[in-house]
Formats: sequence, structure tokens, C-alpha cells
Amino acid sequence: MVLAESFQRTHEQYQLRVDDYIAFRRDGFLHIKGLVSADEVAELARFTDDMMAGAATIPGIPAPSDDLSEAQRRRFYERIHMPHRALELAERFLLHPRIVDVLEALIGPDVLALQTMLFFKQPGQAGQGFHQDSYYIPTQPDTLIGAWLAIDPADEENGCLWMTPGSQHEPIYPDCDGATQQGDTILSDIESIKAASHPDIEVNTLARIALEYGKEVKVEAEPGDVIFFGGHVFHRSHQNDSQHSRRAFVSHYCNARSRVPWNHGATYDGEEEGGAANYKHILARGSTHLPYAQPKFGTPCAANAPELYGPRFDDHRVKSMMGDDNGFMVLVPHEDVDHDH
Ligand SMILES: O=C(O)CCC(=O)C(=O)O
Repeated sequence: MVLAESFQRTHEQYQLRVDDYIAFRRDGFLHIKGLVSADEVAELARFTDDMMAGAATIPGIPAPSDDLSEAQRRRFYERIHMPHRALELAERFLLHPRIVDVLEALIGPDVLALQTMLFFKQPGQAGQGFHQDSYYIPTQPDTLIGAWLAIDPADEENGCLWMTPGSQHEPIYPDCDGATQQGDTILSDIESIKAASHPDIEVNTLARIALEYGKEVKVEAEPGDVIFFGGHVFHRSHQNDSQHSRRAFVSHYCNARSRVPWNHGATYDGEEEGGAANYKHILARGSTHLPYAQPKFGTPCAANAPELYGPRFDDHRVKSMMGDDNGFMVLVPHEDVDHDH
């Protein structure tokens, strides 16, 4: 483990407005423009350009061979999972303080960082059909949230995200083809679905339920914008039908007090006995009574810099994010209450 040498806060804090919190609860997603600076996103763009040119690699990820043409190299990668476990740059974006500032208000105040994905989505590359992210990443209670950071401008033609507002209140539909063990199976009248994420709405039966809403919102984004979306909301993206790249860096998180029986398909200690994989995931903000991992590359976060990102009050009172008189979400400790029952 490498510990960061200086624990100065490097980014101006982003304070979420109460109105934005309400919009997230109402719609199931929230688009925050310019959350990450252009210079930082340019570093991600350069790195992925270098990967496609064969000049940079991520340890453990196969690289394009030398005999490929430039065009073939550009289409070699589609999506890379969990780069934060192998690449300092990806860990830095997973734990980006301004992204975590927003997460703290939406699902926190305690935030566990679980997953990263790097989408290349070059011209002609496929989209991802209707799905719910909690179908793939279970958290108990379910507090899953995705943060989708645009590296390139994303629009209708090159395959931006599309969200179905209001669908965050849906259960997680279990599948009937055994693709995952997830989904709400306890209530008997939740129908099973087939082929979630398949782009063809005739094949992906979640599409039937999603399209009943009769309303889908396209979320066009500029580099540095971040789209936050809950684990239940129906969403999809289409194929890149343009001549332009549509790259994105997507991370997933949950409240650090949720149990996480998930390690990206890899085994973990105690799995057979019904244990959890929280100890594999990084505490990004706040505190927790559950185990957590340190960031492999030492990016400052609550796990290794608690004085900066950890508990903000020196006591054991319960804390919540609440609206203040100026319309911002702030961390508030609860008063001690004497319970007589
Ligand atoms: O970026 C995309 O095209 C799809 C991303 C997505 O649906 C997800 O990360 O859940």
C-alpha cells in the first residue's frame, strides 16, 4: 500500500443544492455540468488515446497486437472493467473529491467506492440496452449509485445516456435465464425478465416494462459533466452512429453502511458462509462500522486521510445530510434523544 504524502484538499468543495437532491429523488438521476475540470478530463482522454495507439496499457488488460491497423486499434477496446485496481489514474477518478462531494449528499454521508468502467465507444461500437445497475451490483440495503463522467461530448448521434425518469421506484427485476442471481424475488408478482442490457428491445424483455413509461430523456453531456443515477432507474444508450468518439468513465458506489456481497464476480473471503466483500472496496468518505479497503495507489480518501475526508464530528452521534437555510445539503449530527420505548 502506498500512502499519499500530503493530505491537503486539492479541489474546491462542491456543495449540492437541496433542489438538486430533490431532482435526483424525483427523476432517478442528476446531471451536474462541469463537475470535473477540463484539464483533468483531458488527462483521461490522452491516456485512452495512447491506449488505442498502442502506446499505453493497463496491467492485466490485453493490448492490441502490432499487426493491427490504426483503425483496428481504435476499435480494439470497448469497455474495461475495474481499472482502478490496476491504474493510479482510474483510482484518482473513482475517488475524485468533487464526485464524492455529490455522492455524500445523495447517498451518504458515508460512501464506499465499488467499481470503475472505462467506455471507449468509438464510431460503430455498440450501446447498452435497457438495464438496472443494481441487477449487476447488489448492495443491502440497496444504496447503489453510478457516476458517469463524460470524457468526450456525448449526444444523441454518438450514443449518450437515456434515462427513464420515475423508474427508480421500480423493483430490481430478476432474470429468468440465470444471467445473475440478483433481483427482487421475495414478492411473488414481480415478473422475471430476459436479456437485460441487450440493445434489441425485442430480445431484452425489460424494455417492455421500461417503454410503458412513455417517457425517456436523453442526457447529452460535455466533457467534465457527471451524470449520477440510482441503481434501480431504467437506462440505456445506443450505438455510436457518428464519426466521433464517445468515451466515458463510470464508477459505482454505495452507502458505506450497506453490505456488499459482490466483488465483480471474483471470489472473496467468507463468500461461501454468506459473508460480504466490503473489505475489498474503498472507503471514499465518512466512516463505517463495516470493513473497507485502502486505495491501492494512495489516492487521498476517508480510508487513508480520515482527518480530511473521514468523520467530521468527534463523537458517535448519528449524522445525516440535511438542507440548510441557504438551500445547500450539509452534514448535521442528530441530537441525542432519550428513547422510552
Ligand atoms: O455509457 C454507456 O453507453 C452505458 C453506460 C451504462 O449504462 C452504465 O454504466 O450503467
